[in-house]
Amino acid sequence: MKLPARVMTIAGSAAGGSAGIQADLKTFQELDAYGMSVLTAIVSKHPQTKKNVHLQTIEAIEAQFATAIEQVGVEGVKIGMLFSEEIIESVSGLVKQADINYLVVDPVMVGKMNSKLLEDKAIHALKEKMIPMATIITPNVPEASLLLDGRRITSVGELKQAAVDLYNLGCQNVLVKGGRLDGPAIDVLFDGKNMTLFEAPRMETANTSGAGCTYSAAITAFLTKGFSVYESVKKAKSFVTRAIEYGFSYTDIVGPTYHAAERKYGEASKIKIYHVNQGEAK
Ligand code: PXL
Repeated sequence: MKLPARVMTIAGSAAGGSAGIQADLKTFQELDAYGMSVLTAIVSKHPQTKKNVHLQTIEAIEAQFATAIEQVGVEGVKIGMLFSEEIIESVSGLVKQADINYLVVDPVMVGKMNSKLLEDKAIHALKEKMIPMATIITPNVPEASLLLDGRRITSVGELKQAAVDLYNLGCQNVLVKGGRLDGPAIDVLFDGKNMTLFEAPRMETANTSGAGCTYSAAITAFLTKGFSVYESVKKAKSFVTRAIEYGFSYTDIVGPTYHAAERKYGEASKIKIYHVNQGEAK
């Protein structure tokens, strides 16, 4: 039997199960990758104290990483919530000395319910320590904007320019996700040479908690299974589009995307792909 690809998420726990580690592990399972996790923090608001971010110690983070490496081995890593400069330094050191084939960095900063996932003063560490090691980074519009010193991104043209400029932070590929702009959900992939746009129709749903986590986890799974960056993004876009289409909620609070949607209902059929000519990408 061919063993499944081995993937790890280094991220926060979203206790409600929609985002973070929970979304990542559900996604890995749907895509037949063997999932492992290193918890950096627990995100859940205490009813009385209101404390929302409960950080793990560096010792606990190192212990989890070492255990997974020793017991199983890790081929692909997805990075989500890191929160502090200290954690970024620890995790970047761990990843650097391990022999990892694919590193997907989702530069999460603020959650859908406004949870703070990265301290402002840690942005520079993410840029300097984590992003240059990445196979691909997957910022949304607000994250891309903060990584580019607060630049406004309001159109597909500005999305394309952001992809080119983010590439200069030293990663191998950039996927800037335009889901927060008006109109269809257009994401721009840039590898330093070629630019590709992936377009899905806008879904009428509020239940998109964890969509970004799911997307980057799916990219990690596909890369580690041996697909190219382009194929991995294409397949992950279909997976997350289906998950958003069938998102749901048990309460009146924003609910999760549905990770089983593609398995149950098949691939998304309405994704358009545009290859941008070289001259136009710049
Ligand atoms: O969706 C971003 C995200 C990532 N990681 C954790 C989260 C959230 C959103 O709430 O809680 C742990």
